[in-house]
Amino acid sequence: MSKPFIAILMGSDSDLPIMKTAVETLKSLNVECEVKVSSAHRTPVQTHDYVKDADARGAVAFICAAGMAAHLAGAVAANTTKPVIGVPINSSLDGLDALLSTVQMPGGIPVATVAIGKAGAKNAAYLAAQIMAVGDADLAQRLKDERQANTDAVIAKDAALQE
Ligand code: RP5
Repeated sequence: MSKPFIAILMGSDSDLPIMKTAVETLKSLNVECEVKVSSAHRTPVQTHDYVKDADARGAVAFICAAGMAAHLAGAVAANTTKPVIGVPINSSLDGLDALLSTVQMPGGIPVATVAIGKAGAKNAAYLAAQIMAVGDADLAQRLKDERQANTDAVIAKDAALQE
């Protein structure tokens, strides 16, 4: 088994400009990740095989991004009991089609669905890191430090406004 990592999958390389945000966020937290283009519809067998393999090698959670009829997160969730986070991509209909396809999972096969697009990609990475941090005290501390830095930045901005 390799070092614990987060597996990031996307349905198309056209999703990469959005999903770079998730990769960069995990890197900034010093969290290992693998990045893969794999489609629920175009490469269903490869998607299944990758999920089984990544699960066995130590994937802690899966982040899955797809647009349109966004079934990737659901297809991944069907093949693992590790947490699956879905990022709806705005490829059509303002991403609402992808949001509904990702979030409306049948009972027993959950997908933790985040916001559409870049904001969702960023929070997917934080959520995955928080899941990993349950068993990693150093990572938990890095997340707490970053929260504190964010708090300090807002307080400083407000203080500047009051001057
Ligand atoms: C989905 O269809 C992908 O996740 C992408 O968001 C969308 C369009 O894919 P391409 O036609 O750009 O490859 O499967």
